[in-house]
Amino acid sequence: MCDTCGCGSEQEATTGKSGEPIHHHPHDHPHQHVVEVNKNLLHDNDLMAERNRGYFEAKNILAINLVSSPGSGKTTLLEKTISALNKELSFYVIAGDQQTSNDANRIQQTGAQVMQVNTGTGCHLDANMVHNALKKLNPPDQAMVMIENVGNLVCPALFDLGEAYRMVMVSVTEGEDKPLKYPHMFASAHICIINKTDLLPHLSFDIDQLRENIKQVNHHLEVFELSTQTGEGLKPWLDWLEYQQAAI
Ligand SMILES: Nc1nc2c(ncn2[C@@H]2O[C@H](COP(=O)(O)OP(=O)(O)OP(=O)(O)O)[C@@H](O)[C@H]2O)c(=O)[nH]1
Ligand SMILES: [Mg+2]
Repeated sequence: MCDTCGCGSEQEATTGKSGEPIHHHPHDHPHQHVVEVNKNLLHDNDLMAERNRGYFEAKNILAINLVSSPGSGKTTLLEKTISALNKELSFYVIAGDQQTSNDANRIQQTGAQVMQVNTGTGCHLDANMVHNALKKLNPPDQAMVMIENVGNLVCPALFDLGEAYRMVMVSVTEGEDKPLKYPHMFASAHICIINKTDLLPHLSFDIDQLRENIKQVNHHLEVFELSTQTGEGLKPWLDWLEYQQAAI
């Protein structure tokens, strides 16, 4: 849990009259103080995000922030994308997770340079974490920097990392209503990948309804339908990436 949503495990504990501990949930208090702290946090993040953005622009680096619920297929997409394009493009990956280096280990197999960032109790990457990872990764001019955010459809929406594009992924096992329930993530993204389309024959899932809900929240979102597992529909996404890199 993070400081921003204020619902972390570090609840304020004080002692009551009879000596028993009382746990104050932050939301029991007037909200003003929390809101103030959050404003400052986000302001600091935005400043650092602008530094990252300037760094990317100066080096003609295309940076993409990949966000989704846990398990939608972000790492699988990266594995397939890098394997398909690593002759044309040079990939540098920052992988965010609360714990483990599992994703970094998987991505390393593709030959890409990768840095795992563990956020501990934090539920998103922030611009400072990306800034520190970039110092270590040191991507060259023209590189592709792919940032896999912590699997979470809520908090990462609030934190600009300095990326050029935010890609939100939703898989067909998650339900058509996700854009409506988590609108901030979809509203703040530029592209959307609907993943795991290979599973559609086994599900009662209305992909047109999902597209309709996406459009309702953000009609600018460019939408790709694909299966990272079978590779079906992957080509338009790969073409989009190459086009964006060439445009820089
Ligand atoms: N059927 C099917 N399974 C997929 C597809 N893409 C990914 N998966 C599976 O979904 C599971 C989660 O995939 P990951 O790529 O680890 O998902 P992630 O979004 O990186 O997960 P976190 O990093 O934990 O948030 C794995 O078992 C994948 O093999 C797909 O297109 N079709
Ligand atoms: Mg992953």
